[in-house]
Amino acid sequence: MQGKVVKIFSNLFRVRTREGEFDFSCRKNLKDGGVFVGDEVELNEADKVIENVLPRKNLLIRPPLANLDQLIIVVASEPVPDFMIVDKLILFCMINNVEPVLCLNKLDLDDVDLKAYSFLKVIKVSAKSGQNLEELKKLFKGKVSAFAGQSAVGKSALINALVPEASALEGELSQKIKRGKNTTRHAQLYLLGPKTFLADTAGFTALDETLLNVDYSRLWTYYPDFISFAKNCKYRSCEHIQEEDCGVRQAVRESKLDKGRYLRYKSIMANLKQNWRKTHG
Ligand SMILES: Nc1nc2c(ncn2[C@@H]2O[C@H](COP(=O)(O)OP(=O)(O)OP(=O)(O)O)[C@@H](O)[C@H]2O)c(=O)[nH]1
Ligand SMILES: [Mg+2]
Ligand SMILES: [Zn+2]
Repeated sequence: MQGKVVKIFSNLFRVRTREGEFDFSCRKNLKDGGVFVGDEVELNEADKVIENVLPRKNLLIRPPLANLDQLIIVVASEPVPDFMIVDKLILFCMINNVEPVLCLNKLDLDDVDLKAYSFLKVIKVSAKSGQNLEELKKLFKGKVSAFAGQSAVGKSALINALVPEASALEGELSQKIKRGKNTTRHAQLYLLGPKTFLADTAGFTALDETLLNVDYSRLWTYYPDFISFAKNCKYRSCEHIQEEDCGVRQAVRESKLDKGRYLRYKSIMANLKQNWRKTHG
């Protein structure tokens, strides 16, 4: 029998199988951080132990979570979007093989121009009026999803509107945050439907850490909107910063590529190079 780990207590693992949720321990060789929430596991039902962890699609550090399929990146007209956060979250997704979805909330208040992100799935909703929430729900089907984004964009409001038992979830979350334990806490998965889970996480706090580990010469490969223009670069090793005959820079000049996205790329690149110099002398 197989199942999915949905919650971890100190040495017990709650596993969702076809038949429900049950608690298991795990084989000694899997102890010490060998099993994570989100893991697909093979079970020995007679002994009530996890025998094996199946290969993972990805493994995030903070929150510790395996096999995340998509990240719903929430923005709103209020608070004014910080697109650097959006771009870093998209990068985080590309690095970890997670699909980013851009979700504008508070459509009842105002729209936001998201043309720069037309290379992504974009959905516009209102947690308050309920507009397009059914469409958002459809995106969850058969996947493990999580919400991310600036404070006050309405992530909790969306979770509450989408998940019937969310008020319980939120109560637990806010208590943990009050106690200041949100950084080390394990994530937890809530079942929304068949093979459909929502990860309750207190936030993606390892963002900068993840980005600093990127080889700067490969940064642009995590920009899906740059890739087709990079084919026109003169140099194969082009970093798209100041090289001549650069297809990416030309696309920005011709407004085929969003200038804000490009300027933020340059800024992230500068940080990566600065960090590289610091660590490599
Ligand atoms: N008008 C309007 N207000 C909304 C909507 N969704 C959320 N809000 C309001 O926006 C504020 C922030 O919402 P939250 O759900 O707490 O935001 P959050 O993203 O969870 O914020 P953090 O937990 O701090 O990260 C609250 O006052 C909500 O009532 C919406 O669709 N329309
Ligand atoms: Mg919240
Ligand atoms: Zn280039």
